[in-house]
Amino acid sequence: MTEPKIDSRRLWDGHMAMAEIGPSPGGGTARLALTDFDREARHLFRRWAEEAGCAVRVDGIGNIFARREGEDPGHPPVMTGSHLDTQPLGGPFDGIYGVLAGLEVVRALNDAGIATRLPIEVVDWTDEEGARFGAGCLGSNVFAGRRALDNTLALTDAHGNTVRGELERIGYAGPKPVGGFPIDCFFEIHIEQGPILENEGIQVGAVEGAQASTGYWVTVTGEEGHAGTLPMALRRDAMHGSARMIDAVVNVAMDFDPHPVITVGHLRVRPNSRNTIPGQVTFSIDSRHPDNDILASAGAAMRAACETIAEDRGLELEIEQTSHRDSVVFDPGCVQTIRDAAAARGISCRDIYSGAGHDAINLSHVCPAGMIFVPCEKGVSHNEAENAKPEDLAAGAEVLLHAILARAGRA
Ligand code: HGY
Ligand code: MN
Ligand code: MN
Repeated sequence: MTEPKIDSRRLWDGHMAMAEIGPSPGGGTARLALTDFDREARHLFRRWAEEAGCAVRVDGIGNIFARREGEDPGHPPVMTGSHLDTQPLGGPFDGIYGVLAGLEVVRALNDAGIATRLPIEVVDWTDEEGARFGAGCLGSNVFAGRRALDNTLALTDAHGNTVRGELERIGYAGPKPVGGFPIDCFFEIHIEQGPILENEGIQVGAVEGAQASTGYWVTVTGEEGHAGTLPMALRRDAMHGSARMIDAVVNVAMDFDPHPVITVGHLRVRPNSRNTIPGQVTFSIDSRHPDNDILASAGAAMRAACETIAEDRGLELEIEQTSHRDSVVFDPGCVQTIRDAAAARGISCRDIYSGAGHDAINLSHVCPAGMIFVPCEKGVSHNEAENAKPEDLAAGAEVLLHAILARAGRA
């Protein structure tokens, strides 16, 4: 029996082919969820999966499942996967690596003529980044029962397009029910999106858990007015009020130790005209911390800071919590399987913790789940300069291959 082997060149070339779909101006990737570019990437993944002998199905939120049958088709599958959508100025590896490494595992097993006892499924989860419809991990959230399908399909982008409408438009409003079937376990492989592995010269991270995260929309309402004629004392300037609130919100991080991470990344201004005093501003807040209670306290402090400023400036304030997930601890059995797979292949490995959110966090609520990290250049991600080394991608995929084999078993 031949040993299965990851084909590093094939894995790398797959990333380069995917990166050509939705290039961004600065040499990165701009493939927002459910756009025409996402449709093209989905088609490519589907074609490659079918060429590798997988049966492909799509569920009602557009998640794509590529299934390699096992000798025991009735047994819940060993699942792996991530996402093909990117940030507006993203890179070629965030998410894509988790889908293509899963596909490479299937290809390596095919090449070696290895059948597994359990089925294997490789998944592209819909809209992990949340950069278009205002909330992340849509596909895996609905799949894991953490978001309702209907209200998720009703989410809209800045132009009023709904998730439902866009899934239908690109042809990925699938017929299959979302979730509700057993999974043996789920592995997600991902670039670290931080500097630890690269700084320590370690090729693989066995991810023990991920921090909690809460997202908000803050809407500040004042009154439009003429920029040239309305005296300062009479203004109810939503932009100035928001600017003070954003400064206060981000500085809440300094009040807790260790600091939560707090980001205001998205701003909508009405009417967004140079010489009209803004009447309404909506801004996002992304806040995260390993401790659920500290994150909740930070949320209360941010709310209080905004209320004080709104009161002082005579502004109306609305704060909507758009997402929340508690911190998670991944399945110790899955984490150990990853450590063992690395050790058996002589691949350097250390335990690590995830600051970023991932679909595996949602899957951890419905099955044993684990994550594998590999280094990325200078830890840079959510940036067009995102980069990784072929040898690290291949080493990670080797660990994924043997973790999956350990769980799926040889027939
Ligand atoms: O935001 C996140 O943590 C993920 O990278 N989308
Ligand atoms: Mn990602
Ligand atoms: Mn990301």
